[in-house]
Amino acid sequence: MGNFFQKEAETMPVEQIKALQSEKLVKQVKHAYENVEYYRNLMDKKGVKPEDIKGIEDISKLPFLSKDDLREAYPTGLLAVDLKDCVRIHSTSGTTGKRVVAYYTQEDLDLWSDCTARAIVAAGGTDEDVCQVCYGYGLFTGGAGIDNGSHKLGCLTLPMSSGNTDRQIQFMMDLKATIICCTPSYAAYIGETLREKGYKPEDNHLKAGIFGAEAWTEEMRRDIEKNLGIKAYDIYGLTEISGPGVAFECEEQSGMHINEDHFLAEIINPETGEPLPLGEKGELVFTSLDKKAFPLIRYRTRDICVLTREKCSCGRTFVKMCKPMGRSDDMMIIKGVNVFPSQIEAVLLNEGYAPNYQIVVDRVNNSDSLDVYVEMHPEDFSDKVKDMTNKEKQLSGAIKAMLGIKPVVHLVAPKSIQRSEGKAVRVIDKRKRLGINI
Ligand code: DLL
Repeated sequence: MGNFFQKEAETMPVEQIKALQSEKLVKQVKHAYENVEYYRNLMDKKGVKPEDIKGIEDISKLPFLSKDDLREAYPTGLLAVDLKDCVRIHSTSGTTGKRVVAYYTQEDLDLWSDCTARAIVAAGGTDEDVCQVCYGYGLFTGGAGIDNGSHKLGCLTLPMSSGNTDRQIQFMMDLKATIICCTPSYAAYIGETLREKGYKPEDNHLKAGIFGAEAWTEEMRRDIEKNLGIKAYDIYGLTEISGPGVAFECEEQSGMHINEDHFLAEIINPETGEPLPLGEKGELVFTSLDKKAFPLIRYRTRDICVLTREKCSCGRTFVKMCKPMGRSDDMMIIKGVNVFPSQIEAVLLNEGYAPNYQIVVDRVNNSDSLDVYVEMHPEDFSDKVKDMTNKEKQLSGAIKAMLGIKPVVHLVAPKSIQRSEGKAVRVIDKRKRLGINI
């Protein structure tokens, strides 16, 4: 049994969770219907009224919301309270189309801080910890979200934001940081820089890391744990639904507990929209049950996931989500085969390479091509062409065994692939410039 930030909520019997969710859903649907014209129109179009929703069993009567709806309603079309009652916005990092802007009342921020505080406690944090937050601060939810939770718990909070890795390391060492929070790709980079500066894993004071905001594999977790000498915990969230802390890992490190008293999760078939039972793979859909300013109902995340409700040794009763298996829009179709970058990452790390790689997809002579650029460890780098060619062939074979299609592997010199301080860009799909529908 672990520690809890809000034990009563986190260990609530499942029947009680469902009753609470039902009660909140009825209120939230009414709140959205009465205050958000855009959502009222969607419900009217589907022929459903707030009175038709008596509990969570009625959820599938409600329309979905998608990222396109959020863009269409930009900037205030989904706001459910007066703008003067909002105290904060955050926004997605989307590079195409209009950004999505999410609004928060003070109460929304307070509940969100509870969620991230729960995550820090589940990772072993207490008010005696020094929590180094190196997620970006600003419009991105990572920095502010974890910072609020760290404050609420009473940790000494180091609001570092991302980047300036030398300064991160100096503060980490001098102020004896015990918990580090950043994207997993940045954690890998910090680990690499520490090693280059001559530090061993036992030289730092860190005990845990809370990493999320991008997909990462179990292989990557082991790598980071070894290099930093810590336990690495996953944390999930998205701007539209608040930010980090929608779900978090506990000491079991086997999937993330969804904060079910605040968020209702569903898995649906991404093609038909049909709800799927626990244990089946599909698209994750969230309803925010408490948010006043931006009450999204049945928001389609595009994250592909499985939910399970097995007894967890930590004592939490909240349903668990597996690591998202990539976003449905991350999935590449190459020569007709579905490929997720995480599958390639798993092979690279299993074969002993560092997580510094880039995937380039293109169309050459009317056929898809897949090139994987992988950095070598300095000690494995060889100037003998034959050695390198053999290694490339071997790695290409290992990736083919995983995917069923053969990539061209390019082993490149140490440090030649750009490091990430936030969300890593792993894939360059050049087919997009050809206007190919991929
Ligand atoms: O990434 C919020 C966040 C900040 C989560 C810090 C965790 C830590 P967005 O920028 O809106 O919000 O991106 C949300 O990132 O739909 C997933 O596709 C992906 N994502 C977030 N956490 C994870 C994770 C933040 N632990 C999108 N594993 C989501 C895999 C994740 N993917």
